[in-house]
Amino acid sequence: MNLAIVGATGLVGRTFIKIIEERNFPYEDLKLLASSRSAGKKVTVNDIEYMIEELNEHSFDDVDLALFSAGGEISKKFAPIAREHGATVVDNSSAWREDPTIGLVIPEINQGDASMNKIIANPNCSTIQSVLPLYALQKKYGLKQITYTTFQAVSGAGQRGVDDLRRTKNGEAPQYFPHNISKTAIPEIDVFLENGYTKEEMKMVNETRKILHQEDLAISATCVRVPVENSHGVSIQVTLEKDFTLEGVREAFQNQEGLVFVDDGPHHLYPTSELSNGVDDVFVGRLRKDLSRENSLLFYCTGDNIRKGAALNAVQIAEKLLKK
Ligand code: 11C
Repeated sequence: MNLAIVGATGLVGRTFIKIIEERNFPYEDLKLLASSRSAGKKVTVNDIEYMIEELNEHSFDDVDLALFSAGGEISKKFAPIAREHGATVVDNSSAWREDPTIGLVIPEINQGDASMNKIIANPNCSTIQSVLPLYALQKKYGLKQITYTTFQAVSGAGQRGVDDLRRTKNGEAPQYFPHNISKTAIPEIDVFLENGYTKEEMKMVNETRKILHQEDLAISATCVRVPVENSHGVSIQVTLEKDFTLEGVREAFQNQEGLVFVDDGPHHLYPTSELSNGVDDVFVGRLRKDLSRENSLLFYCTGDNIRKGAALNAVQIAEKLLKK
């Protein structure tokens, strides 16, 4: 199995490499692809040194599996080329997520959708960590309505986001975010749309519905960038179809693959970005009834947006495809 990583020098690309090493992901040949800026650089993977190659139309001639994380424009152009050459593509960008012929996959939830097309879309990071606990509730109680409020780390914006936090902490002016991220949370992620929501907020709405196969689910979202280097937090209010007990919800979370339930307020134990940073699981806690609505509950989750929110989820999709 010949593997290619497209965008190998970016934050997610470098994490692809780390995860492939950690999990002994099987491959015979490895190709590391990036833009002309990075071509020629050397990177060591599993003790072998590779030269970064410039991505072009012939890059996929002998590739079986390609993991893409080089932005939507590159994916739109090169994922179909890879597919034409016989490769399966797992794409981390938003380019294909809304295409009804393409599966949008979280392996613990809907791996079956990966067989729809040889291009498979990896969801947005804040969606992945939110939908995992919601899936546990959907199976047991059914879902009626969701409100998301996110607290998203700067690494979600890639290396330029991480650099801007460091820069502004050192007293320099911001170069990427529209405000000084070291001094304020910023309620703007991705571009503003005509309906007043940002694209990131609408990604959470549309992707949740697609992954959970529930097109009628009522959802709204507010997405906020916070001065945290890595690991997003999401506060979730959800109305369920059936009656629930907090004990029953706790059990549903504890039984869900990919989740760790941490909820001991008096001992200051609950999900934090520090807890989930560098970890594969999503943490969930601060569970309580919503006092303002029938059949509604509140909880908070954190997850490493570069691992489960991006590179790990893509590698897990690929692992399951290989097993099959
Ligand atoms: C952020 N969630 O934190 C975004 C990054 O659609 O894959 C991921 C964008 C995407 O800025």
